[in-house]
Amino acid sequence: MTESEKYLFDVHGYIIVKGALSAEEIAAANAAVDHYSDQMPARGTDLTNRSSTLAGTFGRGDMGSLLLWDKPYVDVIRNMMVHPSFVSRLEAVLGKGFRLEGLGGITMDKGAGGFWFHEGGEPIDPSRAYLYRNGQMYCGMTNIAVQLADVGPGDGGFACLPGSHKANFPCPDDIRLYEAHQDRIVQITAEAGDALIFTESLMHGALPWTADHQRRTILMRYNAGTIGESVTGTYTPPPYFDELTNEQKAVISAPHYRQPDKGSNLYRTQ
Ligand SMILES: O=C(O)CCC(=O)C(=O)O
Repeated sequence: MTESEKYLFDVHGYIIVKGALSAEEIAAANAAVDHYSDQMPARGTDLTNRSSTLAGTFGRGDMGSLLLWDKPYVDVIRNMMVHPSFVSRLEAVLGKGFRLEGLGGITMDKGAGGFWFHEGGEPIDPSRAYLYRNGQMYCGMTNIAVQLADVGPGDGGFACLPGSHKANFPCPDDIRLYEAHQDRIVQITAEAGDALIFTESLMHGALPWTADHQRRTILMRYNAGTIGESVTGTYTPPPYFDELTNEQKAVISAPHYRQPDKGSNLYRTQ
């Protein structure tokens, strides 16, 4: 993570990695989504939480369990789990030994409803919290949203209240429902291949999708190695485990403790 990215992540709760995927990776991922497109059920419209401004005429599509897709379609998805564009940036906020907590995907067609603005720094939720201490950022759940299609201004999709990961007061319901102070909410624009890395403690949601083309986002959720809100598969390895590279296997693990470097030679004598 560069110094500028650290600054922006700390202040805003997210960064955008431009061109995180190559043109070949974007094409392969879109081909995989096309292949499974008839197996992506639409979710209900409940994600709007009855907001009058986030309503759509139908719900978003859920890509399901992408890691269970067949080869060759799954290959590009597996590579994304520990992609060189992401590993050092995740280590900057989660430490070494981070875990993948889940991997899914979102589609939104024109008219799909949004998602109410959830999370935020208050109340503190230890497995999702954001903390800065002793020169270091510490995050709980940290997400990477890889865009497989462009997201232009006004298209809708992911949006957030920058800085809300450090909120001290509860967020009023009318802001969470996008019924007041809409001008404070930022819709994140991106090109296909860009990735948004954000702390789950950022208050975020989605605006209804208005563009003619389909929104396509791969969403990967990570956490520190010691934290396990959920596991990818179960505590017994998932069925595809033996096909993974060592780097991929390392993030699909049960929560585990890794002795950090505590800076004193006393620890090194043990
Ligand atoms: O990108 C979106 O539509 C919202 C994603 C979201 O709410 C989440 O990752 O928790």
